[in-house]
Amino acid sequence: MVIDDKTFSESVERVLHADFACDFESAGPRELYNAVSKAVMVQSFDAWNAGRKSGKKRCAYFSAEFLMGRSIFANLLNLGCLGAAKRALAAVGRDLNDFEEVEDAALGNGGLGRLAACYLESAATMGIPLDGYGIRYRYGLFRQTFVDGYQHEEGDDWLKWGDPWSVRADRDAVIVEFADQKVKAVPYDMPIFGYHNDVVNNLRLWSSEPINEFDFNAFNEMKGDRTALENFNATKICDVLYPNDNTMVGKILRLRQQYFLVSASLQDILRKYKAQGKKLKDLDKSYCFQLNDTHPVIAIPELLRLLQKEGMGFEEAFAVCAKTFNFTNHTIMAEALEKWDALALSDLLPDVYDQIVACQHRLESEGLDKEKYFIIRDNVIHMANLAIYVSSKVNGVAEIHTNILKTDVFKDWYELYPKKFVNVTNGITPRRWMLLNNPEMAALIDSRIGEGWHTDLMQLRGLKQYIPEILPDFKRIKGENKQKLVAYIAEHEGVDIPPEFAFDVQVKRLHEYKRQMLNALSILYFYYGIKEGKIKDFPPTAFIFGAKAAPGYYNAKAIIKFINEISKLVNSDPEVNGVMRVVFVQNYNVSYAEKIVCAADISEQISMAGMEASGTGNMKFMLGGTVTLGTLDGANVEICEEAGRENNCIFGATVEEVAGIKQFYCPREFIEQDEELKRAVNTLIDGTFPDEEGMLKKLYDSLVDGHEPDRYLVCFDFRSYIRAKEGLLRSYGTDEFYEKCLLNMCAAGKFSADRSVSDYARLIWKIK
Ligand code: 26W
Repeated sequence: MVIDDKTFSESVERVLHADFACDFESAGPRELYNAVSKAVMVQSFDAWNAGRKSGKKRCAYFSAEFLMGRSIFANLLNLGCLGAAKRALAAVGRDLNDFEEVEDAALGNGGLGRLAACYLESAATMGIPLDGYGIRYRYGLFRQTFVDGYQHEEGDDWLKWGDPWSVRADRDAVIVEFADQKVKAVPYDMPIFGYHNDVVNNLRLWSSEPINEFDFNAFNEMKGDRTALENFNATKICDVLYPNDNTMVGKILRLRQQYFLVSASLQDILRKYKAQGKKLKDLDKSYCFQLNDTHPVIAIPELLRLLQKEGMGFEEAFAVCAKTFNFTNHTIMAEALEKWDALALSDLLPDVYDQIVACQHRLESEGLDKEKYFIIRDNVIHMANLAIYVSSKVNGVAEIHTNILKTDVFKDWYELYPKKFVNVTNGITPRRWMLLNNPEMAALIDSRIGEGWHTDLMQLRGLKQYIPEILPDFKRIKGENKQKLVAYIAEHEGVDIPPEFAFDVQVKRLHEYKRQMLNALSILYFYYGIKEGKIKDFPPTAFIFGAKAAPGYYNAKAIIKFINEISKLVNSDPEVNGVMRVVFVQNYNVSYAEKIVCAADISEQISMAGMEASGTGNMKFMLGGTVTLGTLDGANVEICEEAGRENNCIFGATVEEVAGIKQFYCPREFIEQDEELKRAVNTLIDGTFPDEEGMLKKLYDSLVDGHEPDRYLVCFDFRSYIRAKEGLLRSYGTDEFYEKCLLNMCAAGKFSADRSVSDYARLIWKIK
């Protein structure tokens, strides 16, 4: 679907008239935003409807998170009317960039949620019938600010500008029942536009509402309190996204959210399926369900329950589930594998609990080793085990991660079901992460190899032969992107960064295993080295951080405070600030990422080996033409395979080495024997920084004390990190450095989400 300028303007104007009683001249930015969006919705209705009615087998992607970011620019791009929109607004003296004020839809925490968003876009672009099912949180991931260097959280009112990209579908509302509560689930549908191909898939987000409309009679009889309470309890389910990334908190409200999502989705799907007159036992011919981590795994007992309610026997229902469900694992951290207290779950969802028990009995009846194979043990329900037992396929998200699942985390299950386990390496959509956020670079690529790479990223290989001739343009475009980021950071963070500095970037959720701490200590090492004259001619570098810490994650918040203090120290010191700047940007989100990724020179991917399942930021930076400074972890391994290890900068202990090191590891010894490391670590306790709350002291303790000091080998990897980092920084600005950037860009083809979703479709969903 390509909309010409005239049609576009006219339809925007019609919406302005109908919805806001204004015209182009009198409309404010909000009205314009809504009108432009709605005009596009009107034009694309036919294609959206066609998708819904196609009758092809579809995959339903069940996910507690969809980190969509801003829709307007991406949708206009995919529909081929970004230009038309720009011109229509310019004609009346307006600017499309006014919509930069629109809030991100941050209905996700980090990697897993953003992956879901990339997959929806890529599936639509590849013509794969994939629909998302999630929760329409009223408030997404909190908005982060820093006050005196400490993280503060505020509610995220993502609907402030309205929600023109969703359509409420009351006709599809269903009832979801808990032991103590019945609520109405109302779906809001968002179209997912393929890139220039007329395909529109669907993202259905459920909102919870009270079943009974406000009851005036009860209110008049002074029973208003009860009504209000029912209202409150119903809407509460979808109030807010849990901001924990990688740690499980056994909160009943979270379980309510999960069940609400899957019960509504499955009821909806079954109702439509039955209406077509098809037999429930053939469900797998029309549908499969992808479980995005353990969060929606309660869908399995729910489908068992629903099928038996329709008259099926347990075994038959189990067979249907075994053919329709697949499970993706996104993390090996034990604290993130979901477990529920059996009593709590049976109180809330007695019938669902019975199905879980039935699964446990079925597993027991297979006569396997009970120590290895269980779903319920000691009154705890292990959701990952349930998922593996029933699912048809189980996948990890990068080669190294899938191998760890097979040989370690789910070793026993792998021995039992070797064919269930497959790898699908993550990917990112090149539309948002190149065409949209880096249009000049995209145009440069187009000028040499045409536009085929937009939907076939492997074609970037063809750019390799042009590297010498495009190098000057690459430098110029990167420089312009850096200028823009500098201006944005100056305005929003009040920190000045000279654009000619090397931009060394670490943006991702804050977690100890990701080792922002290692980066921080290296900055202190450079700082004191420069001050004391030990480090000469330090290559001018801006160290850029962005990360949110889970509100209850003490150490993560302490690391933010630490880095903010380092930033203050460095930036205000005239002896070093000519060659070093440090900034921690506030409220890092998808839209911020779009600006940062295309402006970075060095991408920090420095997790302790074995901990980062894949990473996807690493892929975005690679595509943006950046050298990775990283460990052999997650998809970094495959990035090196594709781009050549010599074109990236790898350091640190490998997965194979980590276990051995940990047996005898004593971080205190490392610190004692290394004056410079000691100096950097001691800033946590020696008064260099104010620490009224003792936060930094606790960080220090976690490095040297306790049951497992320095769990993530920060001190162990310190020296090899410093060596690698200093070498890389010193090469910044040379032709050799930029060649590496370009070689990475040319080798990023594998990491297109188009490839990932095609792998899923072929290996797992068996569609198309
Ligand atoms: C139950 C609490 C909880 C919350 C979030 C547990 C687990 C999670 C996620 C699985 C964390 C997550 O986002 N994992 C990331 O998934 C990305 C997409 O596959 C990977 O690229 C990252 O390496 C992985 O950390």
